Amino acid sequence: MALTGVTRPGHIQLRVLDIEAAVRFYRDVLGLTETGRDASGRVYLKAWDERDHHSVILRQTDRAGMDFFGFKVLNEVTLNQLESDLKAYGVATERLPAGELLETGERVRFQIPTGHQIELFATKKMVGNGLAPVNPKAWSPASDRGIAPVRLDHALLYGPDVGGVLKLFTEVLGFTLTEYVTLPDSDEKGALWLSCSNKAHDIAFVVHPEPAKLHHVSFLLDSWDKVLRAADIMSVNDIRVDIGPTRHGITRGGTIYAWDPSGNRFETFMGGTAPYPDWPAIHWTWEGLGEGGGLDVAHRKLHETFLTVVT
Ligand code: M3P
Ligand code: FE
Repeated sequence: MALTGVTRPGHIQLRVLDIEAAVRFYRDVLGLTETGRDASGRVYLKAWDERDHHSVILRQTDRAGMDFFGFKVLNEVTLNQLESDLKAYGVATERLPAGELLETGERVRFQIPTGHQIELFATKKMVGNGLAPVNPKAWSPASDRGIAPVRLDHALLYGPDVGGVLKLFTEVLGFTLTEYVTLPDSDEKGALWLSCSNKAHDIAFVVHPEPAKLHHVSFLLDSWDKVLRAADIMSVNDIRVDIGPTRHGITRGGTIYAWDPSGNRFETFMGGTAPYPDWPAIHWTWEGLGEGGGLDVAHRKLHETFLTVVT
């Protein structure tokens, strides 16, 4: 399938406990570029090679986690079509006006069966990546500040009814299931990796009793070298690391999980498979997730924090 419909993750709004501490982390340590602040005090940032105005929005409040995750769709016709498809499927949708997020057009927001707020939008100001449109150089100074990910890549979300999410994302939003984990002694899917592109995943879910939880937001790096450099930068800046550097068996990405100053987990990763929509989904058993190296190829165990620490 050519990239039509839902094309990519566009933004995540994160709740942080101290906005200036969060900005110091996301801008100076992770190395995103600050692109704006709005009247309500939210801070907007982008990864260096993204073209759109922002991909991360920080909002200060007293509880960490994710407010919403937004996907960019091809154009306004697609946005209207997906809105009516969602309604026909029985999902209540809400329109947020253009400008409610800086430099962003109208958004269609809805709640999914895991309790998360997901939104679709077609328009956001393109500010470019700082390189010339003709004969660009290979990198810019913004590509070398802090960990300096290329882009926001995906999020892993926790909540109940991942079966309902699977149906909604595959039957209405056009996603493909790329990999999944079945629960112990069961055929029931307890974790899903879903793609709207030929990335290993654009969003993923793990079943969890509490709704609307964030497991991690993930940023792409170019190379394993840069993942190891990210580990050094985390250490120098006293960032708490959860898992890695190692490789996930699921998606095969080289990874580090760590926590931002508010306790939101983030991932810096590289590589991973590039599945096509006609590839059968890869099945992992519960044992495969742990001892089979699904989560951690090198250590072959189900780290306790993987199932218990979310925001
Ligand atoms: C990912 C991710 C796991 C594999 C994960 C792969 C959790 O890129 O979403 O973290 O087993
Ligand atoms: Fe991830």
